[in-house]
Amino acid sequence: MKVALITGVTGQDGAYLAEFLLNKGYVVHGIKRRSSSFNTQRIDHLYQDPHQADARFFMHYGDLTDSMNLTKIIKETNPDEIYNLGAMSHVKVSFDSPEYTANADGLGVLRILEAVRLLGMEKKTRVYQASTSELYGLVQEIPQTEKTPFYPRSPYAVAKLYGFWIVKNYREAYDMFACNGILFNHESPLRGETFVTRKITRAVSRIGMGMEKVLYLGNLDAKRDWGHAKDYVEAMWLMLQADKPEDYVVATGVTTSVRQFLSMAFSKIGFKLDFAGVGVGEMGILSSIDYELAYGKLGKRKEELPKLGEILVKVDPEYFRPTEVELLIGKPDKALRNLGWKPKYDLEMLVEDMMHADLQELNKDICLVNGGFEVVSHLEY
Ligand code: NDP
Ligand code: GDR
Repeated sequence: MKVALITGVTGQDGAYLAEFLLNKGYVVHGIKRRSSSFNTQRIDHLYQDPHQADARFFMHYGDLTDSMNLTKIIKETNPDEIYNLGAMSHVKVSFDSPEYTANADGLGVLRILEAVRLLGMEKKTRVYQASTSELYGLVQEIPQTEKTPFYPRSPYAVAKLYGFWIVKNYREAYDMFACNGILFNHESPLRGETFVTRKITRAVSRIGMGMEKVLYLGNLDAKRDWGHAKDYVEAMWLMLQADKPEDYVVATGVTTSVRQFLSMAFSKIGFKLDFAGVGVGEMGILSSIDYELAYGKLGKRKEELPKLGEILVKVDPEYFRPTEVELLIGKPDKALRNLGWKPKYDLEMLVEDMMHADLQELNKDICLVNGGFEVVSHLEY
């Protein structure tokens, strides 16, 4: 049985990858951070009692800022494959915590590679690094490929740039099997609630159910190449099964603005928005409702829904970034050709999946509210 070690196993990608590898028959070790409250919601369904003889999923406490801890875990678990997914992954937050971001997202990669090397495992252990389309930053060329120059635009992207190059350097210097997946944005029902897609699908569900009035967002003009995380974890695995270690762009090749994503999410509950104003003054106004669809999705009649003309979306400059990445669109031809990667989801299916999951989640909240419990929602960043 192959053994995999995943950093960031409690995150969106970590959860999907752990499940994917367990289904492939792997023994999977995950590194989780100590937290004062439970932080394993995304992987609780995969939990196996480690006392069972046939257990294949194990958790270890650790942190990418602690090289001794990483070295110990790598030595003990002796993995065939390491997937380094752990990171302070929020671009806006990286402006608030730049030093920590550099440490975890930049030096963390070095710590993994150096541990593998010092333990003499560089011929056995293959390493996947979670590189990102944020490396492209300020547009140099579209669509972006493995050859497009980088121009990072945030402390997060600069830290990831170090990670990218140290992987390449260790590959060349020590002949290690180490790959960068340059993954464009990928989303899912497990996406963190402060990333824009999930923030939107959660808020649209809540507005439809009458539990929230207005959604505040930042730059609606930003364009992203959004795919589904389930498809993207498969690409990570394929990279480590290849004959040669190489870097790959993973993307859909389609770009969409935040404003368009917003309209798509509202359309899933039958709402149509018109946009008025520009920049900080821009608003999304409810212009029509397909009442039949709204009833089917929300179980609400006309009189229970927001009224036409109501402002449902406002721009709040709090969510603007000091430097923005305006346009990302990837060309995944190399991954399609060399890895045989074939994504199953398009954007329409992604939005449908996220909206469906958030409406279901909300129904749980509504049961709690009906039972007399208070439900608090946090919508930040
Ligand atoms: P998430 O934010 O959902 O998950 C990040 C994971 O990293 C969590 O498990 C988190 O733990 C863990 N983590 C954070 N800091 C540390 C640390 N210091 N030491 C160890 N673990 C840490 O991110 P995603 O799953 O979306 O992304 C996975 C990786 O891919 C990240 O590296 C991200 O930067 C990169 N990436 C993501 C893309 C996307 O669109 N999703 C696109 C391109 C790259 P905890 O749960 O305790 O917070
Ligand atoms: P991104 O994702 O920065 O691309 O990084 P995010 O969803 O945070 O932002 C996408 C775009 O939407 C704009 N935006 C908002 N963003 C957030 N979070 N909240 C808002 O209210 C809002 N309004 C507008 C942003 O300005 C931006 O242009 C993600 C992360 O997963 C990274 O770890 C990963 O490397 C990249 O994707 C690829």
